[in-house]
Amino acid sequence: MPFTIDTARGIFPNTLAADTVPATIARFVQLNAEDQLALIWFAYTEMGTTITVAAPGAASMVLAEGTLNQIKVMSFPEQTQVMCDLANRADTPICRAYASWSVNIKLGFWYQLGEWMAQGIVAPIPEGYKLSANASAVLQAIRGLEAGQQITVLRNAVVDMGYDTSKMGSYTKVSEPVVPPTASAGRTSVAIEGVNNPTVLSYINNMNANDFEAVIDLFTADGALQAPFQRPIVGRDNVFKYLREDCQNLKLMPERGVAEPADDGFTQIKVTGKVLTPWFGAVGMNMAWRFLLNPEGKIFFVAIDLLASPKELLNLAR
Ligand code: 45D
Repeated sequence: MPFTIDTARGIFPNTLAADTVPATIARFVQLNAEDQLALIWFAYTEMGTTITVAAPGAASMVLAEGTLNQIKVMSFPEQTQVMCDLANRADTPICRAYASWSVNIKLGFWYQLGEWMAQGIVAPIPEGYKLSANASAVLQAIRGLEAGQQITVLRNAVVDMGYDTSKMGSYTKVSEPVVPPTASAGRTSVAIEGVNNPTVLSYINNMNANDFEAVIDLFTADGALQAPFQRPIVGRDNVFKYLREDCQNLKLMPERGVAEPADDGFTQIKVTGKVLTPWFGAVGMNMAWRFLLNPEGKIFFVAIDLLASPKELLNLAR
């Protein structure tokens, strides 16, 4: 039977992803807005004692600047209202602007609000704020996760805020300018124990060089990419757009893998290793890539998984 995107998603079914992340988010979104904001504040400040977040690039800050300046001059109650509106996904001009931003702009916006909250420029979480029992339990669950999973929970919480884009009709998506690919002299090349497939090596090396034109050339026309806990993004145009908008300046550090023939002349390859994000340079996230290549060596499907534990880095079973 020829592969479909749906059947491709099932390759290497023994891969154990960090399902605690979506489970935690599902509990988080049930909380009321005040609890959500206070909980993230507590989680973010606690994490800040062990891992540092990098200040966002100027480019993403410029794009959020108008909204940030609007919030800066508000009274504390008005600022609190704006933050609750975002958590409540209300229909307000600020929630609509927020919804149109790329992930990095959203994160940069909250980074700035967090700085201003610490400095007393934006309404802080009220002194002695007491989380509800449910919220305390969610915070406790977050404390028990490894660092790569914690930052993914924070990221997903932020991404889900703002107005619902599916209710917005037509709107213009706002994202950072695309950085030029790394010049050839500055490029790195990886070695993967057990895998010397040229498509896979080229995928990793070109991702690390922000060379998304070269990355997308590796895909079939109907190829798909599945990011952690997401539905597959299907088709070259959509994948290319995603790469340029949300995947700049990542560092992929694959360690080992396995390649083997699949049906119809396809090849399935699983690689495990670490990924660093530009936000938390010190947090190596435990990841797997599951590739399905067509007989010509083009990528028909690749899934990127956040792994359940470091132990999974050694799991190459099919
Ligand atoms: O509500 O091969 C306050 C793909 C309190 C592509 C706050 C990939 C109030 C293909 C503290 C102010 C992309 C899939 C909020 C590979 C409040 C590919 C602020 C993988 C919200 C490898 C909170 C990429 C703040 C990966 C400031 C795995 C929170 C990328 C900030 C992973 C949170 C990236 C930040 C991750 C989180 C980034 C900055 C997980 C960043 C996380």
